[in-house]
Amino acid sequence: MTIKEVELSINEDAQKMIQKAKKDNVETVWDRNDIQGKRCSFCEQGLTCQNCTMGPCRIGGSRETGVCGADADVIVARNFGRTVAAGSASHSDHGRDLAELLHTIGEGKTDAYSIRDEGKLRAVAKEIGVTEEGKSTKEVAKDVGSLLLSDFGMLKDEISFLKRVPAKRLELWKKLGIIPRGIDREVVEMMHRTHMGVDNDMVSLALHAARTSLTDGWGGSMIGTEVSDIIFGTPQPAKSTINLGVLKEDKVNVLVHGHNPIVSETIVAASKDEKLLEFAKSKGATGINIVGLCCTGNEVLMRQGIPLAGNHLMTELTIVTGAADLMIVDYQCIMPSLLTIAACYHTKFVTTSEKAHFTGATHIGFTFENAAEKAKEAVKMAIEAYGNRDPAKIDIPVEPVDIMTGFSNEAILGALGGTPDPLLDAIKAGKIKGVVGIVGCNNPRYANPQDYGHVNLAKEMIKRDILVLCTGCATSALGKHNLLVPEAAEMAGEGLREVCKALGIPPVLHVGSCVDNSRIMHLCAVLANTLGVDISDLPVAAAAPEWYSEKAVAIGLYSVASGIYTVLGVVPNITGSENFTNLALEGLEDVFGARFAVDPDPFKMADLIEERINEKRKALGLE
Ligand code: SF4
Ligand code: MSK
Repeated sequence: MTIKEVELSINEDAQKMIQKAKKDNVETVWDRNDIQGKRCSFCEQGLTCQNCTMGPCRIGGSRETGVCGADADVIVARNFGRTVAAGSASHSDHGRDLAELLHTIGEGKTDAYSIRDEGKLRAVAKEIGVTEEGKSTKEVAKDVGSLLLSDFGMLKDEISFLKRVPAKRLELWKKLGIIPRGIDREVVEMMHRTHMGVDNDMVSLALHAARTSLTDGWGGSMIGTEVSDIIFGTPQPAKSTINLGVLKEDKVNVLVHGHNPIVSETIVAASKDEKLLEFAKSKGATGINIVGLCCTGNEVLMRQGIPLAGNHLMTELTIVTGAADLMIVDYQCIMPSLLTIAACYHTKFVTTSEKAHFTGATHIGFTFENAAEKAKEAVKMAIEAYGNRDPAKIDIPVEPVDIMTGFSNEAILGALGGTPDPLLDAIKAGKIKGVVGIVGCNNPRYANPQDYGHVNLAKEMIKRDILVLCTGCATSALGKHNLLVPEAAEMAGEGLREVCKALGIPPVLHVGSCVDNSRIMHLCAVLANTLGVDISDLPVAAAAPEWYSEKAVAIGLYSVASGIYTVLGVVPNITGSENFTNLALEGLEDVFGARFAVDPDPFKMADLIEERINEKRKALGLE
């Protein structure tokens, strides 16, 4: 291994595949990051504006304002607001697809999907005010789907899941005038406010950005999570495996990539089809192996125990193994480069969503009605591609690592006997000092090698008796380093170790995909409601050590606006405005009782989080 590969990733599978990519003459995300070189410092600071053709404008030196007169504060706040709008829109449109599917199931218009968790359907119906008594499953599905779809529009004053928010937090949002209304409305209003000559006040823009993000965390994402559970089953603890070793040389390997379970669940079902299994055997394969990537990987891992091949920066390297027969994608975080890399091997690249076409890809248009049949078509294509493999190009570099998954809130509370009290007792007794969510992506521009932030932060947290909940791409990092198994309790401090051993759970709990950060919000609300306090009073924190995406900005902001101290490992593009930066790092504390902190060093992040948790414990009288 050369120093270069070790500098890029802490993972053996990534290091070996980066080497192989070089040998195979394949350009990776890290190569393109180098080619991009030093970035525009105006853009990095958020000081460029392209919102109209009097510009583009940039602020710096003698240029104190853009042509319209907007200064650094307004330009940075507008750019930030648009980033939040894009992030919230992405999660929320994902949630909308699930609400529409639920409604379609209710209308009896699809045979490809059904309701796997009727109990949760009826529980959610009751919670959001849909009458379910005396109604059939389909009738309830239709009514819940219909109500949740109205959350996107203008039929009500506020979104349905606000019923979960602790009273003090809701009161605060009311006082600030940021109760999230229709999901689409807030996103559209953010775009309107940031048009030239509309909202020209940094604080007003920041508050609306918060409102927009809240429609994601307590709206679009929460709908995504809850409806996915209703349709595909609420996750329960299960075992699985992780890293590039989950690809199998003797099986047809189908990679599911993207975010939404709507397509990936049907691929999992198609892989069990007897005729397709026979067909795979006739081609010399011993079976059909579905493996996940990124968030859709997290979705099918949580509910079906499907192995996870890797996170964002592993997606290209999965193809470089030469053993990926077909990659099927829905949307979000799918690098266009994957198509180019697939062409260097025998890998088929299939798109499925009307919203996400890739030039040159094979498009199989999935609908709610045709999904089962289209999934079989895609798996058949993978089997055919298996026969085109070049044995000389195959290298599956490592053996898979065991993990435990499936910690939905229902599973966590179930393990605790149905109430949050045992968790609160452990927190009160100081066995668990607090809880931190470690979430988010990878980024080739992160100051440290891939996964260094996730892994070291998690290790530090559990050592300090702080329970970790993980989602999204952090999961792959933590799993590879043996943190998602009960045996990892040995790496934890004495108190956390004792609790984990008593319950047989890992000290790092996998709670799902990026939209499932809403599970963490919900759990915080349950804990706060049980204690009769606000979320900002809890000894909890969040961290996104290696984030890259607009969605991560929305997540970070709804986390802070919900009262959770949030530490980032990558600096957002806001530093061109001292006022806006100070607002994010300090001022928000007075507004939301929480703020952002930024540090790329996971050990310093750990110190910040521990300090915060200790402050909150002290304030609750839990020293
Ligand atoms: Fe320049 Fe103002 Fe137009 Fe932005 S909105 S491009 S700052 S003139
Ligand atoms: S997939 S948003 S790289 S976590 Fe959710 Fe991973 Fe970040 Fe995409």
